Amino acid sequence: MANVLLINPPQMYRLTQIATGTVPPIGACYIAAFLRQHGHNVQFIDALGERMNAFSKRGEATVRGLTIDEIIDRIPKSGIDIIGITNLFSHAWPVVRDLARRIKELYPDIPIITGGVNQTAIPDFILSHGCIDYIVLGEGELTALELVDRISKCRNVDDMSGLAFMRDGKPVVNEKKIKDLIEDLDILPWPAYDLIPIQNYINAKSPHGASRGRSLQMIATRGCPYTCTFCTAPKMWLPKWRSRSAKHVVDEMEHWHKELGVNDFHFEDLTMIFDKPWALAFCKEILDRNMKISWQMPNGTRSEIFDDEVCDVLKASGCSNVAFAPESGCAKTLSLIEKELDLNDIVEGSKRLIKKGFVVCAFFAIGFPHDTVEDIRMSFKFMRKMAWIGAHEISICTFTALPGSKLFYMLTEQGKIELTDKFFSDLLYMSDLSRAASWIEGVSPKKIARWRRWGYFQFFAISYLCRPWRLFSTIFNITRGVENTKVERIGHAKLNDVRLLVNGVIKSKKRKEASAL
Ligand code: B12
Ligand code: SF4
Repeated sequence: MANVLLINPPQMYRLTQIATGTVPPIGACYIAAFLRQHGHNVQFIDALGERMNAFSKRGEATVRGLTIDEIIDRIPKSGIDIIGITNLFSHAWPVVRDLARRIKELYPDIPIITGGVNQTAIPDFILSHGCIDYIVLGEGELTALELVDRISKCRNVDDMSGLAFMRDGKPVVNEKKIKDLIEDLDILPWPAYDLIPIQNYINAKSPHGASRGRSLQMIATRGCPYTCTFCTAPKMWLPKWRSRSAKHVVDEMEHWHKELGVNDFHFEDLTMIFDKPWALAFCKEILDRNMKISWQMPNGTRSEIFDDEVCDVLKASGCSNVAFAPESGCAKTLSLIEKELDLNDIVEGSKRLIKKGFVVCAFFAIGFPHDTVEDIRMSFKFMRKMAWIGAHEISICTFTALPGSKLFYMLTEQGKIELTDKFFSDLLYMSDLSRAASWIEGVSPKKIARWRRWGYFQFFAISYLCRPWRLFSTIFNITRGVENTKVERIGHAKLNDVRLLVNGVIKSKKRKEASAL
């Protein structure tokens, strides 16, 4: 038995960024639950969850949660055998690195293990810093368990698949293979939310989708069979879609409903509605149990199987919001990014959903390195079409070379990427309304940022001109704190940010005045 301490680092974001939210560290909670199920003792420091309303600055970014010093203070001085740090986001790498360095200085004998998308994407670069001992690549549970078992029995780990580490001054990366993935996802226990301040997340009401009640994030399926060039999923999860059984997923929903009063489930899967028999079985399971809940897919899903039968059963089971990811309206771009989708499926699926009363969102990305002005114009045309047919909202990201994606490796090979702290923090421009990065030769970042704003303007102008009542209900909902759409969630969250900021300024002014007296 080993004593393992897991750490979720603080959140990094920019105030002008729109895709933020306070979401629990699902992956690390899966690791905690799995290790615990197999006899290990697990403790958790959740830097975001423990101090959601504490903000500090790091360069241009805002850091939300415990500072590195506060995390260090919370590490027990003795009795810890292994420390694990989760690192999903590449933009958070500089903080994870600084944290790992501090821990290594103070506790040089405790092995530090990490996992997450960023760690899986660039393991040799990460290991070269010398502060992290082992990286669990891709899906974490089986590898983490074997690693902890072997470390605690002082056994050699060199032959372990899905693990990266240093040997003789050189990084060794034993890639994970499809055969190493968990075959039956029902073996996984529910994430160990009892180890983190889960109520803080639920009460913060700042999830990924619209907050329609007491919301909680879940994962029903893992992986995606597609291999889009801008996406990190193929490297992280390997191109294979797997699902938990419908019963296992709905058992978990019932568990959180009883335990935490959750009544709004946000599935953060890569593509949840992909296999028709599974989708029908999942909805039937909810219906058979007569659960009074809502659920949504804020992270988006493929659109191929959204026929009338699927849409009807989704609606009946409480699904309220669906997001599709056309990414582009240009056939050439879609082919270059290997998206393999038919825009017609998006249009027809959206029309069906809108008619049946769902809230529909479409995700776009502009500024791929091969994009031309004409390609982007075609995307704008498709955005206008989505507004015309009645889609409720869109999200426009500017292309970002996310570590783990094929385009990231391609641009690195071309010598266009240098892994500096600035590169990592600039990744936050992806959804930052104030600025962008440009990967298109001859096009300035300012122009890309302007294009994004122009895209949003066209979509919402058409949407609200065609359906003016939506504008009034959006304003009304934001001011009353009611959320049916992501726009309402973001509006509401930004109002909250301003309130917290103003409160902070008033408090510090009062403190200064008091100390001056
Ligand atoms: C939920 C989510 C969010 C949430 C926040 C999540 C969180 N906990 O903080 C919200 C909505 C806020 C969000 C926002 C953004 N997100 Co996001 N998000 C996700 C999403 C959909 C799910 C993450 C998840 O829970 N996965 C499920 C769990 C089970 O997997 P996992 O976390 O990877 O964990 C497994 C392994 O990694 C490993 N593991 C993880 N931790 C550890 C630790 C140890 C010690 C070990 C051994 C193993 C281990 O084991 C786990 C179990 O197998 C992923 C895509 C995806 N489906 O994974 C994108 C993803 C993480 N997001 C991404 C991005 C880019 C963003 C944004 C920048 C987007 C934007 N438009 O601006 C913002 C940034 C927000 C911010 N400022 O921090 C990228 C990150 C890529 C990268 N290289 O950085 C991802 C991968 C999606 C993508 N496009 O490729 N996101
Ligand atoms: S973008 Fe979507 S469809 Fe493409 S690989 Fe990623 S998860 Fe799959």
